[in-house]
Amino acid sequence: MEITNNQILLLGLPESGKTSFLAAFYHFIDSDVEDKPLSQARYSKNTTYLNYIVSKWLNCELIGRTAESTGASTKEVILHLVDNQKKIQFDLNMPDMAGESFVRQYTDRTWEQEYKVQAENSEGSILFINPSKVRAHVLIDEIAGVLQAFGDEPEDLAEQVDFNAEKSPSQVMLVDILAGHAETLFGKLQKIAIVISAWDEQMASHKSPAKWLEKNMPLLNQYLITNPELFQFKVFGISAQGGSISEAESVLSLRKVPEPAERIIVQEEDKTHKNICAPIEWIINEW
Ligand SMILES: Nc1nc2c(ncn2[C@@H]2O[C@H](COP(=O)(O)OP(=O)(O)OP(=O)(O)O)[C@@H](O)[C@H]2O)c(=O)[nH]1
Ligand SMILES: [Mg+2]
Repeated sequence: MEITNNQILLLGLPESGKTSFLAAFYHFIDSDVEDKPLSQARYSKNTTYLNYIVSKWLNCELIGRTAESTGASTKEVILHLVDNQKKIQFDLNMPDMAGESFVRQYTDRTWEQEYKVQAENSEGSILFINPSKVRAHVLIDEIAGVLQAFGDEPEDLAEQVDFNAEKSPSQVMLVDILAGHAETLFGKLQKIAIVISAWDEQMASHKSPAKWLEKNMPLLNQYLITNPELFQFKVFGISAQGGSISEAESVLSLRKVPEPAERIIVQEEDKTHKNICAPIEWIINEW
């Protein structure tokens, strides 16, 4: 058995679903689900933290924002895994970072040292987007319509507001963050698995996760498509929880699922399944 050490960056603005994914993934690899592609070879030294987030996930309780609940901007997560098909053992370094670190990269143009090192050494990233937490953008066409309505006096348009970087549309922040990564990697090709999280809330109204991205984050989608030398990407829709944990009825039905790993919903193109390892497998299949 070959043993290698690899890193994946969990990337995403605050409340984008990173920790929920990690909790569901950690439960999944240790569950009795048949045909799981990855299992745990031996316990991680970060088991205390992992057990904490998994216990919240199992009970359908809010895990809480990483920066607030842990008092740290990054929680180390190193997993010792086995690829059950290839029979390869490998370590996966996948720290749970608070969304604030990524916002700061955009607003203050600064990287925390640990984050920069992680970005430089990661073989790929999972970029999380939670549709209900996205700060919307305004299209040029829409502004043109408003300007036309006001004729030649756009100064009457609205009260002038100072620019506030934190209020930038989410997709503008994400494009800038990815561009920062491309720069720090000197243009080396990066694999980016885009995860549209809380997919349970979107799946009825969107044909596929890729269609969601195309419609709701056109700038990010076009940035990725037009830079194939920098990014290889694939879009997944994932519900780590399987439903809402803020509605009592939904919590009751989620708690009734005998094997909690069965709550998970993953959609790739038009296929749905339960294998939450999919984005990780997609990144590591060329290692
Ligand atoms: N409906 C639904 N909500 C979800 C799902 N996964 C996460 N959420 C909600 O999304 C919010 C953010 O989830 P987290 O996993 O804590 O997000 P995070 O990216 O770790 O956030 P930070 O630690 O603040 O950066 C929480 O309110 C979750 O309950 C899901 O599968 N379905
Ligand atoms: Mg978190």
